[in-house]
Amino acid sequence: MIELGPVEQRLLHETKKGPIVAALIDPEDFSPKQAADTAAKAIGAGASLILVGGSTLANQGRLDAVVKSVKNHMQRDKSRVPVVLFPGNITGVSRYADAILFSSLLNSTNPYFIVGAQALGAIEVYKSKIESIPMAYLVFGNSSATSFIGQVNGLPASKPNLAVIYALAAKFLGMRTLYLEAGSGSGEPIPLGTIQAVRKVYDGALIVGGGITTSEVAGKVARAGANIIVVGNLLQSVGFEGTLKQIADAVNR
Ligand code: 1GP
Repeated sequence: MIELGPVEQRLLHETKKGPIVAALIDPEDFSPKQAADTAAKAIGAGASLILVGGSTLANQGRLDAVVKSVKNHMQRDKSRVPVVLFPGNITGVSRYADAILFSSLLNSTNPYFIVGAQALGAIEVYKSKIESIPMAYLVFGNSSATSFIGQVNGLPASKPNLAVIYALAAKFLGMRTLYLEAGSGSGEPIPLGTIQAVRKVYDGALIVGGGITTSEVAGKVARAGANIIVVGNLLQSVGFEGTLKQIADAVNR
């Protein structure tokens, strides 16, 4: 029997009570100190999970420094919010994190992003004993950095049935988490009808992100069935805490 790790258990426990907000920190956009400050502010505003990662991260040392800084800050604040890796490549592994979303980009056209990078990164995850959370990653559209780097055959926003068949594949492959990605900074978040259609067939943890910057959109995404709503870009704006708090309130309602 597979025993779930403490981070996944905690996330399951929390999302059973209702959807939560995750703050995504891209180490390319924040110095280690800025990352720690931003994570602390995000938690203060209601984020229940800190994700660290990005699709163009080349410097693994930078990732380590950011994760360590965020964790140190949290230990001082006695915050028990998990810091979880959201890797875009083998450079996305850090032994200082609490867990890793061990993901496969299911709709990539390049096997490297489906299982090649995972095989190369697996030994580091194994040696450093980071908790691994299996995740299917589905990218919509063809204009984001994630879709470009991941050589994605982007899911069309207007065809929820295509997302549904991938969600079913993820379920039957035993992936306990599914991330519907519209792309960072997307002008078109994942359509609500798609989230609802996926929710009907997929009973694992459903993560939705890309272009979510208002409480109105976040609330609708939560009510459509997302368990974890990811906010990334917004964290780079000065005074983001107010909007993030409104988002967390709308999601928790
Ligand atoms: C990107 O889904 C995340 O991987 C977050 O997107 O930066 O647009 O919030 P934003």
